[in-house]
Amino acid sequence: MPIAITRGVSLKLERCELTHLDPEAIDIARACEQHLRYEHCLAALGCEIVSLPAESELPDSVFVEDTAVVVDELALLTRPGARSRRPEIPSIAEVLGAYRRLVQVVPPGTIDGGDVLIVGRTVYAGLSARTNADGVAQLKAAFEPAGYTVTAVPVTGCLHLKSAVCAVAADTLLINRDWVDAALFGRIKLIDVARTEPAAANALLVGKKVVYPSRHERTLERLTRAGIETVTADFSELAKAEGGVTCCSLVFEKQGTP
Ligand code: CIR
Repeated sequence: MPIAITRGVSLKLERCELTHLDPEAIDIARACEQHLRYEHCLAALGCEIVSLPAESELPDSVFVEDTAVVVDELALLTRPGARSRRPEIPSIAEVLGAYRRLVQVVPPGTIDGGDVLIVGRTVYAGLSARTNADGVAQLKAAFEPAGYTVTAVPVTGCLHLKSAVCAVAADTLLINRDWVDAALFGRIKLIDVARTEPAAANALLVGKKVVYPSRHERTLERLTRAGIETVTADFSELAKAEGGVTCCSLVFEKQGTP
């Protein structure tokens, strides 16, 4: 049974970091409700939810994906590119330490979990406004001895690599080619987002099903036509904080005894 680590929504979510979006009013009660439904989706897909209490003083702390990269062999604790997000790490380290050997990214490296896409034993690391070359070098040093190949991928026009491309099946990626070079993914099958839905590539694969935002209707149709089974979630409020469905959880296989 996979574990999904989540964290409640901070009441200060509106003070979040924003890079590509203009600030908008966020309905916090609705954001909390949407987050709860998201946790229910993950539970329905077979995850054991480890739900951490909200960190009220850390506006972006609901986006736990950015704090760590977890594989069977280890968990890399990140050093987020946004300074305001670095205090999110210690509480995640405490939880993850029960499941995995921990490796911590150190200065001058920066890396956000949203920039790391894992397909089998290949790790694609986005070079973005949040993740730098030193961060990717540290990711490589931690993951290559465990049998992974790490490839750096430049990202432009969006926040993270996983804003531009995500796995929707073991052999299929959902992609916005305007934000990342599709040629870098070799012969993996690709599904393009609908032209009118540039932000639609963020999708969370759990087992063989995909948690997907209901608002990207055209891309959703494409996924369905391609035989991808989806569970949809309304993410309207968290999306105003530039968050997507991958951002709100750390999903990994349970091993060891917490
Ligand atoms: C940030 O800018 O850091 C947050 N407002 C959004 C983070 C979203 N995380 C993700 O895509 N992995």
